[in-house]
Amino acid sequence: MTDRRPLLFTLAGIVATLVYFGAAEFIAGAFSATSAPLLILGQTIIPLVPTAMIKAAISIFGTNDKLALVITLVIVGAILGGVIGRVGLHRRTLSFVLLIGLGILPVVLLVSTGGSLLDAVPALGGVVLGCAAYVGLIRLGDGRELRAEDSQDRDRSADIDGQPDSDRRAFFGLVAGLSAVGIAAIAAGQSASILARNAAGAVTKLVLPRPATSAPKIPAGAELDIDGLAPIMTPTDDFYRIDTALIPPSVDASSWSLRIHGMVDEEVTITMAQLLELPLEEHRVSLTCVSNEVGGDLVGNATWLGYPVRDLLKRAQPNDEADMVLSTSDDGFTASTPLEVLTDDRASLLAVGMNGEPLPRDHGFPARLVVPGLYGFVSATKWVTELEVTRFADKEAYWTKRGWSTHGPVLVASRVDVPRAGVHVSPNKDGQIITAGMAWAQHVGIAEVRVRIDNGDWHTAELSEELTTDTWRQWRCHFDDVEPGTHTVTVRAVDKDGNEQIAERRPAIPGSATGLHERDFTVD
Ligand SMILES: Nc1nc2c(c(=O)[nH]1)N[C@H]1C(S)=C(S)[C@@H](COP(=O)(O)O)O[C@H]1N2
Ligand SMILES: [Mo]
Repeated sequence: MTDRRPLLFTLAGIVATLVYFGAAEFIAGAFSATSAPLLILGQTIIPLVPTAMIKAAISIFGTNDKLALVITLVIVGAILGGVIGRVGLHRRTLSFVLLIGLGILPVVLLVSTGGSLLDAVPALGGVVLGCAAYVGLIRLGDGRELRAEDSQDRDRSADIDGQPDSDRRAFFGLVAGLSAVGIAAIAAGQSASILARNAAGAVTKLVLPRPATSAPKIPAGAELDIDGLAPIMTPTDDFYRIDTALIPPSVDASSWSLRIHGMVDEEVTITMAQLLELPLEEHRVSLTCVSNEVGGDLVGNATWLGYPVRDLLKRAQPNDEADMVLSTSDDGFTASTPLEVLTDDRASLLAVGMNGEPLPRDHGFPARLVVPGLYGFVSATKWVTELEVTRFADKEAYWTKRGWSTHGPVLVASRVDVPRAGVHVSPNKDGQIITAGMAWAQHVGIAEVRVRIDNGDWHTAELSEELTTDTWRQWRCHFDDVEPGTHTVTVRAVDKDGNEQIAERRPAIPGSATGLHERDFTVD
């Protein structure tokens, strides 16, 4: 008869891990959400993961990348738990040392980075309950083994097949029950932390003043109104989110301040109350992520309300040798922005509002930077608390340390939204196939968009009316007499400086992916 005990001990270890994570999430919910082991582990791991892997995860999971991380952690933890559980078959003491050691690892990580002892409670509670589950299960699964301490003797410790059916049923029942409770507690803990952060966002809601300068009304011609085409203004809920925070920092607006220091004549600190009293300006600016793939959706357009960074810097009086501003967020992220981009006449803002509302927590509440013409990683610091006037030669920002460029000017780009990939389309009543999409070259502006089907001639697309050179534009192009069958549509934009979109396929690192976006579709 096969020995089932290795399986039983492995299962007991897996269940112990699920109970551990679940209990800890549950207790963390009652104390402080920041001390859940999954959160601590996630936040410890993110900065260590190679950039290429993070970017791959973002491209696979999109904005679910953090959920994917949590699930991966649970799975890896369960596998480890299984291995340790199996070790306990012959080396009981070692298995407990490993279970307890790994279980309190998050506490060690947290306390070493300055957490309080109260933060240790969730993990410790998890360890106690996880070990209890492990002991209970192996006792049930193999009662005699437990009595025969560290026994290697197969004869004395019969496997579960030698036991009554009721014990076996009880064992597997307990395995299933505890796993279900553990997983449910993990899920509940994750959703509780989401609820908690939404609630926190509501409590600290800011009342924004009326803009001193409003953005002009959106002209009718700015929207081409084609089914499937991205709207010219991106609704806040659909706006892409990219940052390194597992849970976005919760910053209290009333205690927030921004400090401008470094190579300046006059150090300046501004509080939220002071900021809201300044004449705030509204500007429409499209934001893009450098890791956006060709044709990707890490780009959006919003109306931002804020105070010009140029005017804040004027108060501080940067020294002549300075050439960069290192902005730091509440969570330690940094971005390096060329000083001249923050002092020229463009609409670089210390923003507090997005689309008529205070910034949502995900997008930097209570204040962030928005800089037209640069990728977000070198300019758009959310939860910003510090501007250090410095030099590129002296300081390096978060992503630059990880292999990305120092300066990040946006490259002219475009994508096809219509037709959607792989769809079947029929010509409209005029016998035409309609193609449409978006094009952007922030702060330079889009001059022209060219579109072609297969290897045909390039057609010049019709463009939506430009809001400002800082925002993207929609384009639309129709084709007559497209033969039935499968075709490829390709788009290429040209900016107002005459730069053609780079056709060569290049990966995102160090300074944005290049290549022309193509879509395949079938004409019926
Ligand atoms: N604090 C902080 N700010 C940040 C980041 C970050 O990781 N942390 N990511 C930057 C990057 S890479 C981009 S593309 C933009 C995205 O802004 P959004 O999430 O509001 O779309 O935020 C920037 N600001
Ligand atoms: Mo980004």
